[in-house]
Amino acid sequence: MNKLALPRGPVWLASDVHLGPATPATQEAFLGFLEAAADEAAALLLPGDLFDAWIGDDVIRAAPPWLAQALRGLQAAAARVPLYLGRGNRDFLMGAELAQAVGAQLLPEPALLQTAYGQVLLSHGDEYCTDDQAYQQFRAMVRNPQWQAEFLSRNIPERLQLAQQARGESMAANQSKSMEIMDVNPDAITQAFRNSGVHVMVHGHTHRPGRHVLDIDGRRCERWVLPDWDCDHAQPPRGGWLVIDEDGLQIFDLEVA
Ligand code: LP5
Ligand code: MN
Repeated sequence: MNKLALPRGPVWLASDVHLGPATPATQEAFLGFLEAAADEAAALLLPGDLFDAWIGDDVIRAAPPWLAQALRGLQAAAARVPLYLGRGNRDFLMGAELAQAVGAQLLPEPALLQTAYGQVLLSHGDEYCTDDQAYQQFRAMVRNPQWQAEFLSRNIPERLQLAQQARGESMAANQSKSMEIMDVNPDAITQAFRNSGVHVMVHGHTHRPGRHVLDIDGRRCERWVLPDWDCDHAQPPRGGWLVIDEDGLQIFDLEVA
């Protein structure tokens, strides 16, 4: 398991921000969050779906204005607090070029965080949605290095179009899936607790923030789920983050003016 030693002090985590050209209010809220994290956190971890769709790191070489602004915000934060980026199901193509450009490090999958509260297992969370067979097939396809090389060999407009098509098909498919199918599978979670030996796990992806207390082989375990962000189309606007310090874990809701 990939251990990640973190600096002493509060660890801040946020996922599923889904930044993109069509969500300026979410981006503004996230940029404010980055400043607050730089002021107060000892480390900032973003475990996946920071972007609505990431089609390859080469987009940063001629970044559109919304992306250039997001990158400046990440870079400014990373200059003040160690920043870690993890891949999600929409930005699994994030790589070394992006990380280096903003001064971040890529998170291992999963990561075993060494925090003031003990070891915490961190991942995006989509790998635990094993009942969603259509998604797991899609995941296996796009995580294949050969598929990725072929996709990245296409030009940017073509990749953007494919990403848009995939988002459309995903949204349509999700309408006919049950809430249970799109949530994590209890056996996959049990297995993750057993394999890692930890008592605490954090993930995002399901957009169902909360804390679940479980009994795993007589051990009291906690699964914490990060919230998603939407300050453009959701009413009321939503978003939030999680803090780990020596007292434990706590979810904070975004306060939108
Ligand atoms: O993302 P979200 O929360 O809406 O839904 C996810 C699962 N969907 C996905 C697909 C992504 O949203 C697509 C965007 C990726 C952009 C990256 C750029 C690379 C381009 C890739 C081009 C192929 O992850 C969804 C889960 C849900 O979480 C809950 O867990 O259910 O899974 C699906 O929707 C999978 C579908 O059931 C089947 C696959 C649809 C996509 C088909 C792609 C075909 C595109 C055309 C290629 C020629
Ligand atoms: Mn996700």
